[in-house]
Amino acid sequence: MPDTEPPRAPRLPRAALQIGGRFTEARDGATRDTLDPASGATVLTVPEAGAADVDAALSAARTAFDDGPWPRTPVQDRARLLERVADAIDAETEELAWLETLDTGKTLVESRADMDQIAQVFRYYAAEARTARGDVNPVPTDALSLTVHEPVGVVAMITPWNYPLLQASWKIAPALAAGCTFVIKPSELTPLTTLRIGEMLQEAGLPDGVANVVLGGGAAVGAPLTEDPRVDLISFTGGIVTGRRIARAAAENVARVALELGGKNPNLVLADADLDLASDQALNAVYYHAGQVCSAGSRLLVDRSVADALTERIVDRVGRIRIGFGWEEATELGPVISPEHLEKVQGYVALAQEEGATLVAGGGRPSDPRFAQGTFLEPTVLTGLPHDGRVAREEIFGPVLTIETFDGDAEGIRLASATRTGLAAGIFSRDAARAMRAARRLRFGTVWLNDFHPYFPEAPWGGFGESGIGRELGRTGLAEYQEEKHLYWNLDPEPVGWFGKRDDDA
Ligand code: TXE
Repeated sequence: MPDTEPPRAPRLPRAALQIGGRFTEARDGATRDTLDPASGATVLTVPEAGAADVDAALSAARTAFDDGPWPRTPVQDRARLLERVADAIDAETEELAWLETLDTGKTLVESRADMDQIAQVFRYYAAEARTARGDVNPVPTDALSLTVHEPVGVVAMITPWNYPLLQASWKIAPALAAGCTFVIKPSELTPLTTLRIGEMLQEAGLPDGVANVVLGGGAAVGAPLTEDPRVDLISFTGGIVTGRRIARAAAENVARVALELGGKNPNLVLADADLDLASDQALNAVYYHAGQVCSAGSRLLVDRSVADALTERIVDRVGRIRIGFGWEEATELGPVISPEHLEKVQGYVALAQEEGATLVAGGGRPSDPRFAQGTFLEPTVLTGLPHDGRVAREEIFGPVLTIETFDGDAEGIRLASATRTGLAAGIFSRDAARAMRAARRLRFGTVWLNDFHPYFPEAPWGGFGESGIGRELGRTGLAEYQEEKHLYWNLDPEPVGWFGKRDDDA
């Protein structure tokens, strides 16, 4: 066996659309190959949905919501189902991690961590469902005024290729906890684990039509999902260009919309930072999943007084990063998702140099012939990036770290804030109060102090400004899938007699 092939094949999901509880081919028989980005090899050929399949999936979700048992199933039973799914994910972690690694190229270590998080998300929303409460409102008359929560309805979920099952779980678990039904479309580049979770939901006893999976491209399959008046909520994670389109489509039907569109995430190293910690986390911030993370800390902002010392530590470690196939246990950096994406990332490396930055590490494709068929890029570092260029403002989404310097905390905060996509930021300082002062000034959905990347099912995730609308995870992540309803019951009703008075009425 050539050493570019994985030593074992994971159990593959059924190559089928899931519509109304049935697993089917596309009506017109169309298919698409899903590729391993590390080798370019086909992992599975899957059906490619057309308009008729999307229509059938939406009908199934609508009927399951309007007439099916799920929205009226007691929360305790919904919670039990989510727990069964979490147990099934735990039991199948290794298979799921392999699938995710073959589809995305990410390392097995990262895929295993994703699977652990995904099981936790299902458990967390099972617990939220059990404990969530409405309100009794203090109204001035003798009445009962109640706020109750009801499922928002049919949800169209559209997910990206960087965290296929993780992003799906952030939507599926709260949607099911709330009592919604859904149609999910994973990225056409990474359908495998979404296919499997569809099967697992059915195996766990979810009624037919509650979970529907359609596959295909953005224009042919994604867009019709977002334009259909049968959809009550569109939940999208992906790029900002698509996000804008989806917001426009949602406006037409006044559908609810939740958007997670990534960010340009600064990582600020103040003059008093622990440089061993800050350099270690700077690598973690940008090279996790080859930089293809919505919260990637690709923009390192360093106080000038420590910039040389920090850069030296970073470049030394970058030179030792092990590129490889995701399924090799020693691999630290896998490929990027596709040839088109590789070209885009390399374009930013070239642009940064045109803007005046200096390439101090990486920048090219690895020379080892084993990697010739894959979309690998060396871990790259650029210093001296100007603050006002495109590269300082735009999301690169690849293994590329840019370093800018500043003089004093106030300038660092000002530079870090110069973005409309405030998803996440990091601050490194030994002085907790100094770091917290800076953190309160930054307009980002998450600010990490002396760390980068941790997220938890219990804490909200989302961004300020153009980074998106709404929050996933946490309590707000459940509220996205609920409508609030006011129930009012007059306990001492008397006629008010405002209309149609007789002449002799007082
Ligand atoms: O995303 P798209 P792309 C960023 C990252 C990346 C850029 C573009 O900077 O370089 O976005 O990536 C579906 N109607 N992020 O082009 O196209 C598509 O099929 C409905 C950040 O790959 O937004 C896929 O399922 N759906 C991000 C999903 O949208 C449409 C993660 C995302 O793909 C559609 C990924 C349409 N008209 C990229 N067009 C993050 N927030 O983490 C496409 N899609």
